[in-house]
Amino acid sequence: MSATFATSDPHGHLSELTAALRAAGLVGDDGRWSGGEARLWVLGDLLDRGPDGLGVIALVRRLADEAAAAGGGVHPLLGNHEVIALGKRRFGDEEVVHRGMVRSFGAIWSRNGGLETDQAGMDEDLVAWMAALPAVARDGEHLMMHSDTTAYLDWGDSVEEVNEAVRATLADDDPVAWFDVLVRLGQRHEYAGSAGPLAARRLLRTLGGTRIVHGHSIIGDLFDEPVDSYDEPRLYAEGLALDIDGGIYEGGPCLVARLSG
Ligand SMILES: [Mn+2]
Repeated sequence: MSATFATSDPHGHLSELTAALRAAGLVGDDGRWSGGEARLWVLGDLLDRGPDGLGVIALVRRLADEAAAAGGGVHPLLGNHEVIALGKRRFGDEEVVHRGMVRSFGAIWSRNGGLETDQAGMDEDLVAWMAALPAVARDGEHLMMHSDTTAYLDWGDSVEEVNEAVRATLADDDPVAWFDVLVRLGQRHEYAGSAGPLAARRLLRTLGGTRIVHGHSIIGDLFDEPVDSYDEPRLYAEGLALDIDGGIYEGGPCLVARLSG
């Protein structure tokens, strides 16, 4: 069986991501895919906060082509920062009443590390690519997603239903529906604590798989530890959830988890 890997939340840190993929044997010294038939999942938040979000996206897209040609695969998922960047581009500073609050994508983008350079380089082709990213995916027994929340279930009872609902919203022009996507993907920490295993089990029972793999919540934040005190993904929630977000933009490691093979 070919190996399965996952990484998450590179947040514009192109050189750190490249180095981590090289260390995992997925990228060669020439910068090209060297993982053969391996699969790599990239669990969202490719841009914002770090210097070169567009560079990260370009790397992921190129590696996806190279991996596919080699019989492997590179599969990015949608994170909340993709929705913020897309929303900023589509709606700008337009104010919208959402769940009784006045919100704008522009303000959220500004407060959450949005970069003008990333926005400036988002052409139609890139926007279409980002807006079509799946929110969740199954790979064998692993259920892949960006955020550690059960809010995915608000969109449907299967991986296909969830992805289709998110994709349909992002293909449309209703800012209130867009904010629903953003709020759901912004939720976190729902698999932690005493109720965590129950929440994780509910998600797995509905969408399939036996273990959730997620990013979005930095291991150090989730477990109240310094980001320089760990160098591996964290299995928790009675083994039902694996957090792979090392917290690269806070000085933590860029983790590449080997999930199987
Ligand atoms: Mn996130």
